[in-house]
Amino acid sequence: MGSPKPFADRIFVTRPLLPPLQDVIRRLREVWAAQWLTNGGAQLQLLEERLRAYLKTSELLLFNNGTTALMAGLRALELHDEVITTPFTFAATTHSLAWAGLCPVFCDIAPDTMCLDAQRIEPLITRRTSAILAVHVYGNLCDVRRIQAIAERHDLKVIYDAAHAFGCELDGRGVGAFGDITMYSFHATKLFHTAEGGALAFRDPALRARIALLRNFGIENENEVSLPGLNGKMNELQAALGLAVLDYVEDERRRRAAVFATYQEQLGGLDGLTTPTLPPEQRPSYQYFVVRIDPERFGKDRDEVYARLKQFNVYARKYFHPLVSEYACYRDLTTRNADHLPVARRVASQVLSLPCYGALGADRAQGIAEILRFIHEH
Ligand code: T4K
Repeated sequence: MGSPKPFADRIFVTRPLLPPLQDVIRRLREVWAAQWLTNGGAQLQLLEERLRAYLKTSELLLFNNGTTALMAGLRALELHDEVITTPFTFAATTHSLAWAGLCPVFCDIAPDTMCLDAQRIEPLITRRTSAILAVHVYGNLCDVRRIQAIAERHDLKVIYDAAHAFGCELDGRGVGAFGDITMYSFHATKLFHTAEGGALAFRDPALRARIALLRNFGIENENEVSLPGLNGKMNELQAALGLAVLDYVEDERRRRAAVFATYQEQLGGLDGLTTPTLPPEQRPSYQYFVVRIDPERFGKDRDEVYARLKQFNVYARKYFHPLVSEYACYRDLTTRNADHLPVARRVASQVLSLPCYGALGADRAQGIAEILRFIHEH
């Protein structure tokens, strides 16, 4: 086979879901008419209501991004000292712990889901442990039942970072049904987005008032401020965009499912390259299509494949390399030691997120798969 042609334009790992501009303008007209731009407006309230239904959660509060949401969630649970977490994630997960004055304790990940390995949590629990912060990485769900059992045995809180898990369900239940608090990110690169945005989902209505205070400077009323809260409020322009985007999420899911199917079909049998598995009891998010490259069997390592793809104008990403435990700012933590995280280290050296978004289309996904097969052979 001759060399495939490079794409004429750069193909990025993702592109945001952009609803028809008229839909956004219609919403913005409402914002203009109300002369209300932020601080709990009508667009925000409507989006919260719609998302509660979509995500099947009884409680949900919107934030201006996923990171502030997570910071507020950690404060709301009044945690102390150590939190067991994964090193295989985006910087924001661990940084939120640091901002809350908590010490991350890194635990290795499971080789199949690439989420926190529930079997390795218990040996890390000490008298100083107050919670588990796990990530549904790429929308692969953590072993939520085993994590819940551990938390109950040791009286720990559980927080899930579901930045990649919009609309994911396990046996028909929204992921927000597990753990004490679940954080969603609505960044432009996510399946559902508000340009920048995020949310906390939770079940205990008693948490609602505290989280709402933490989101709004701790202001109780004009005369009272009870907590050192953040400014975590989502504004009306973000919420208006979100309402327009939400109308197209199902369509986007269908288009991404077609991209997934094309990749699976074209890359499935390639020696040394592992494609994602979608367990039948889970509703997927189609957030990222991540392959793993075994350098021995594939004949090239991940970094070479990443660089060769760029020559074809395909901008894949190494989510998540390096591990957070390798960041300079965490070098003093004892659990950053690489010997203690062998699976995470191996996985971080093998993963590659291929372009995956609705507008990519099955044809271009097929073209990318052909390039990968060519790289494999040459
Ligand atoms: N927890 C986890 C597990 C997360 O993955 C994230 C965020 C968070 C917490 C924090 O949530 P937020 O506070 O962000 O709500 C991106 C995103 O900025 C970040 O939200 C996301 N995870 C992370 C995995 O990816 P970068 O540095 O890779 O983004 P960037 O700008 O390189 O964008 C990637 C590609 O997307 C670009 O090459 C082109 C395309 N793109 C991007 C934007 C922003 C567009 O086509 N249009 C756009 O508007 O971090």
